Amino acid sequence: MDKKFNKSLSDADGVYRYITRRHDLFEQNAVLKVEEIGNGNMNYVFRIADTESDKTIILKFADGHTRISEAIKVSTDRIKIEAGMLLKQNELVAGYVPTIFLYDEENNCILMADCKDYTIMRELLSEYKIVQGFSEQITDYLIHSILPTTEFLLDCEAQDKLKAQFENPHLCEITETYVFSEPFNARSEVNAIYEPNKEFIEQEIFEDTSLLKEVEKLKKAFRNKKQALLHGDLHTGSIFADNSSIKIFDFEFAFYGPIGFDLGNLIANLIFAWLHAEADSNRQSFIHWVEDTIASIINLFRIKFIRELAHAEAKNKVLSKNNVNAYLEEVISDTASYAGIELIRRIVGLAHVKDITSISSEEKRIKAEIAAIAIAKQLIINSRSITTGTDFVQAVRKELLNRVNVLSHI
Ligand code: SR1
Ligand code: MG
Repeated sequence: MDKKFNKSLSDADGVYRYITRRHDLFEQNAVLKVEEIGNGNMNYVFRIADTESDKTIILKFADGHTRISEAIKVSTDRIKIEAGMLLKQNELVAGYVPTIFLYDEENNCILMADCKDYTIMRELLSEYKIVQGFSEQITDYLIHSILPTTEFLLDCEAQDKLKAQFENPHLCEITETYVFSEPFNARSEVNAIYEPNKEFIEQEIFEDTSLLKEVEKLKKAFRNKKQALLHGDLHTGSIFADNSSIKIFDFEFAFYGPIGFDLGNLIANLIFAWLHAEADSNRQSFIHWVEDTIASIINLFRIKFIRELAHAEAKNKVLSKNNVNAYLEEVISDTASYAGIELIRRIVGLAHVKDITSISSEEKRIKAEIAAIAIAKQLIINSRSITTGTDFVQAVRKELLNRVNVLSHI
């Protein structure tokens, strides 16, 4: 096949032509069917199926602009980052990520394994389906992908090399803009505020100068606190699950940053699943599962971090327990802050979550959004006193209770 395929891979027709010119992935005479299955903001994702066998593979294509808007230009370097990350993750946490078959640098695409027996976790949660053992598995994934890239287990030279490989300025800029800047900018032209909550958002976000100062600090730390190699966009839409196992995908935002950024995104998106369930009646057992899951993720992360470090100590420098504890306290408090940022940006900013937008009753959506913002502010302002899993759950419960009283007057 010629190196550069001069047809865009942004539609099924282009992908069909591309794949039928390659002879290394399917039988030569295979009858193939291509369908677009992705609905993300950034890239195009297609399933290619051999109609006569069960074989399917996924093609992911990164265009020079986002999928949701041609006006938002973005470097195609992101697909290189994603390919590099898939390889790295297959080294560190194989089984938790899809296998990559091919990275085609010329055509800005990746071909990888299809997780067709799995469902996107956000979809499962929105139907109140739980994922057995989720906190155990996700903390396993986090510890084994994050810890080996930290200063605890890598010497400076190796860390610098990895940092250089995963320098991801364009996508970090997207995060800075759509996560840390626009949602806190009263004059933004890209935010998508739910009209009935406009006044509340103006007062609680745009006019709260101490919140805005804190957000500025968090944005700086996002850029400068290079603790570990992270996923960079770890929400429940970046996790596949069946009822008992998970796979993490969508690594284009990977970067070296504060560990609490990944953990915080995850916790915030579990809080969205909780708020979605609050808007429905009789969902108490699901809500209990979410509460337990949030608390366990924080607690298990801390326990496993310490345990894995102790295992590694035999081979590495002896670490002071005080240092590790202080480091972890900071990670947990960053987690609270970044969870708050994610909660706000998904309500105020451009990219919303289905957990909230699918609430059809106007009154319930108003309440869910107000609760999300109130919880977020608690998490950001009181981040230093949030140190355990239970503290996260209490922060949510407290705001839900306050809001029930306040909102009963709406
Ligand atoms: C331009 S939209 C930006 C968001 O989409 C991705 O899914 C990331 O969450 C990013 O923040
Ligand atoms: Mg994504």
